[in-house]
Amino acid sequence: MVTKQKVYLSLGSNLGNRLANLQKAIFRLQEKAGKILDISSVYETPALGFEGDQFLNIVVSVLTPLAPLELLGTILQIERDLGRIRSVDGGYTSRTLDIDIIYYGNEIINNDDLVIPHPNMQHRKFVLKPLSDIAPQFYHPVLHKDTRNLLQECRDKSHLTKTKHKLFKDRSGLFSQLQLIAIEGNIGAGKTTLSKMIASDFNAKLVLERFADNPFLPKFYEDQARYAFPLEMSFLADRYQQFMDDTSQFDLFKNFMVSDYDIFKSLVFAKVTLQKEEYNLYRKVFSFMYKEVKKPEIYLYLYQNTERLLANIKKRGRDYEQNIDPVYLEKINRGYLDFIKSNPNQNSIILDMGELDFVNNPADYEFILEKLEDNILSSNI
Ligand code: PH2
Ligand code: MG
Ligand code: MG
Repeated sequence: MVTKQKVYLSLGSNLGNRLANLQKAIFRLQEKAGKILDISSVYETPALGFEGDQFLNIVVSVLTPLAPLELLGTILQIERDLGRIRSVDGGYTSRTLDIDIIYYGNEIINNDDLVIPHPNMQHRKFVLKPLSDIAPQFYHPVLHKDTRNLLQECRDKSHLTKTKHKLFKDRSGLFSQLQLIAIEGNIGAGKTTLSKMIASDFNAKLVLERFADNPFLPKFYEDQARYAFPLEMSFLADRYQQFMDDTSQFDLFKNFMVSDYDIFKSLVFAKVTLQKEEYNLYRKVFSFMYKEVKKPEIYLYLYQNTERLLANIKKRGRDYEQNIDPVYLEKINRGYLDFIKSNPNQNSIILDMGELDFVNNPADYEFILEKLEDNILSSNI
């Protein structure tokens, strides 16, 4: 059996997107150092001991299987990964991220590379205040005082502000802030596959477009001009009904919803396939319906080049899709991009799928999840 220790870490950032830096650090710790047990409130604190911008500081507790020096190595790596550049002379400078080990269980460690408990903690309100949120009675093994006592006796007179920011132990928690992510893209871009993976990994309700039995679709691919209007109308009617059914009731046991389509795709396709007068009529009906539907907080567009789209379409082998004209795919893609450009208020991410293979390559999947994470962290949802 591996023995695990409960450790307390102090985290601070006063450079870049401070809250995002702290949140990413927590995710990395959870991945590399052990289970995150508690997270303090987030405090804004003046730089202590040097001239610099205000910090955000927190304390977290982690249950770690790592030995003290391994933990130190992991922490230094996380600091570097998140953009920390250390000054050559070792003096204090502004930093994207600093992580210090405050306590490692009750152990007392004194060597050249590592001193635990942290030798300055009792002089720092930016450590003691957040620490008192999650471990008010933790007993300092050298000073023989608990956190509350240390805080009372601390001579640091810095003015700390408790903020309303919320931090999460893992990505699931962060993503749960959302109600709906829509994953969009051209035919064969991988929308459904990605939606399924995200839904299953983050306990989200999966909202899939169901259209296999649209009677107009095979006819449309044979004779576009004749069947475009009834096809687009029936898509719109079906989508509207399905989307309302699937997204208006909230599933208490799920964290959020992920859909492999957005109602707006109806208009994108209609604009490509309909003649001008038909499209104008269609748009009137569309706008009544669009007002009623739930809008996603994140609209993720999977961009894929036509060559790979055609390869994907071939691979999945739906009969009626096999003769799709590459020019048609290009037009649809342009329609989506025009839509995204003309709706700057919508929070869109355009992801160039290029050579990404998120099904077979975990690093590629991780890359996509990180895009979502960055988007949430920089948009204050
Ligand atoms: N860290 C320092 C020095 N000064 N001041 C604040 N407010 N917060 C910190 O995290 C901090 C500091 C050395 O690591
Ligand atoms: Mg420090
Ligand atoms: Mg440090």
